[in-house]
Amino acid sequence: AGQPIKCTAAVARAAKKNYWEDALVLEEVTVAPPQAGEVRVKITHAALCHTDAFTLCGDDPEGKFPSILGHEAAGIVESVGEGVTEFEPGDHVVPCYQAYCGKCEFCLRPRINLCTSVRAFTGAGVMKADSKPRFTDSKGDPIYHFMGTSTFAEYTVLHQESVAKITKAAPLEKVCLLGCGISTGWGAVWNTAEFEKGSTAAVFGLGAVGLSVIEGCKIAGASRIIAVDLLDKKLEVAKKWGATDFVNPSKLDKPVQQAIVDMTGFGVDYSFDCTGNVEVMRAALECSHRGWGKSVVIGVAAAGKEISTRPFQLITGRQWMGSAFGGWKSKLEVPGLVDRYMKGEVKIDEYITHEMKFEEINKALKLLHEGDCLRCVLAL
Ligand code: NAD
Ligand code: DAO
Ligand code: ZN
Repeated sequence: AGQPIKCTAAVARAAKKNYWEDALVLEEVTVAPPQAGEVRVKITHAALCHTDAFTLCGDDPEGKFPSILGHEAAGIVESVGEGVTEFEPGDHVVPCYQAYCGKCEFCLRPRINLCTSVRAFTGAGVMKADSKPRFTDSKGDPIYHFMGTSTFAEYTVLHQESVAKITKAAPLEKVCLLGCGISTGWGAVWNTAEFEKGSTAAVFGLGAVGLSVIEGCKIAGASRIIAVDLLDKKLEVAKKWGATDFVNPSKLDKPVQQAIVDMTGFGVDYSFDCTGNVEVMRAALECSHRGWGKSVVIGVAAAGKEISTRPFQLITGRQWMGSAFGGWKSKLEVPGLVDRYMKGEVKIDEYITHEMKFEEINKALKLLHEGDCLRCVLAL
């Protein structure tokens, strides 16, 4: 503790539209010691998520460069700053882009996350203690943080509000996924939608998020789960996860919402957008049940996009809702998700389609772009 650490990081020097073409630069960076209220973590495993690509390609209006991306990871505490009492070196942790302070009005309200304690700083890519980043490059110039996590680095510094301590028995190479995608899907079903046993669902987009929504619906006792994707090859995986029906909108002679209403009578009790496409969000709302259907937006739309529907859809009882990180109070609840995985109640391993060395991160971004990858985990 107390000393800067030199290590390797994958630096996003600038936005690059073709993010899959060697956009990240592996560089030696210096990671300053944690200041008051901060924790320095040795990242052992980092996965890639579309939000990293979204920022890297320049679509994220909050994106700041140069920066160190990455927000779905796990690691071990290396040292802690002044006043930090909840963590000590050697603790196993999952960094959480969605912070939890336990004191703000968001943290105090049940089932709501969106903590505001460090949000302004994480959005600006700096740490709260001095409004500066802890990373510098070989010239001594600053490199900004991303989502308060910056996990594409061998060491990172986190606000203590953005760290969840987990059991040392859990395999870090698996539970790193709980930092984003699959926690999001489960939480959207259990926290946001408050899914009731015996209900029906439609899930649009069958990446890791959509599949974890299917898994969440199945665990919640769904009677029917209609999986929707443009790729026929997703059919098999959707069935494996628990979907009962598969619809490919590109093979239909009518709008997908109409097809789902026709299949179900009055629509599904719950629908979920896991694509980020605003037309899909509309279809998801419109295939939800007249009178009580709930439609949850999970996908992140490109900057400037807007959703629309006829207000009649809402007058007739459908509810349009959404959540970030599945509504989980990260620091408080991620440890419990890890425990559920350890008890075999939820799956994680099956979402990991690729494993690589950290040095191959650009290859992993290419895989993400090509679409055959649910999750790729990098070992640091
Ligand atoms: P992914 O790219 O792996 O999966 C998306 C799937 O949607 C693909 O299978 C694709 O074929 C399918 N798809 C695309 N267009 C479609 C269409 N018109 N109709 C039906 N299917 C279509 O992505 P992912 O990692 O699973 O993430 C899904 C979305 O969730 C992304 O937008 C991501 O940014 C977002 N996300 C949100 C949160 C949150 O907290 N709200 C957290 C994590 C991820
Ligand atoms: O403003 O406090 C806030 C929350 C903003 C973060 C919302 C993130 C939504 C989804 C991110 C995608 C995956 C990391
Ligand atoms: Zn808070």
